[in-house]
Amino acid sequence: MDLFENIQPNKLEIDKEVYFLSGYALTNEKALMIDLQEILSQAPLRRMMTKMGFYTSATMTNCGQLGWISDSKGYRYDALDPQTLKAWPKMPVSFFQLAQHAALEAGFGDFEPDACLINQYKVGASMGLHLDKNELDFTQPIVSVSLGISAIFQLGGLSRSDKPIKIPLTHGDIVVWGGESRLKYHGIMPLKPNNHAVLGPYRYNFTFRKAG
Ligand code: MD3
Ligand code: FE
Repeated sequence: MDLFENIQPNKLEIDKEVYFLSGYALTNEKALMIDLQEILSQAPLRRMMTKMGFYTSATMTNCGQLGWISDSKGYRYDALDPQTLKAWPKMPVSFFQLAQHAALEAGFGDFEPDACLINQYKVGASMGLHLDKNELDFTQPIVSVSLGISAIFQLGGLSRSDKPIKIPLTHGDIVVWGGESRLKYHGIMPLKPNNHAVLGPYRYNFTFRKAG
């Protein structure tokens, strides 16, 4: 009988170079939530239109040097918020350091994120299976931070037809996606009704990238 068999390791490799850091963002929870409110006041959440003419189910904004945007011309990164015509809010030190520490924990020692996409999901919102391939350097990992109500994340394979695995993501969880997993299909299932004591009936996801 192994005395430690019921203790959850705080770092789990759930797929090739996909590292799950359970509750890792809770160490700096207060600062993250205060800095989030400040970003949202400067660069409001909005739906983005896709090239196909559909609006995203999640609302989005960005902080950092570059922001991910989508409109009728397609997806890209831009230094300016098309809605305010101002630069995106600076990436808060609390965000940057958390992303760097999480990447280091997963073995990526030189992660310098220049973009942080903030997605807000209300109950019922979802994100269909897709690839993230607008970044210039695929050797850089992606770090994602989940806050608020839980969601089921779907991780597929390199081809759209690969059957996805389901991973529950809850308040404070961080996932680092590196190597070939960086280019796998992924998505978020429709959120179930729930409420977070501080953030309300919403899930926030911060996706840190080296985009430029
Ligand atoms: C796995 N967002 O914004 S974050 C996205 O929870 C996006 O809001 C989801 O997918 C969300 O593009 C998932 C985690 C994530 C981000 C990028 C990935 C997982 C990834 C790229 C490759 C594989
Ligand atoms: Fe994605």
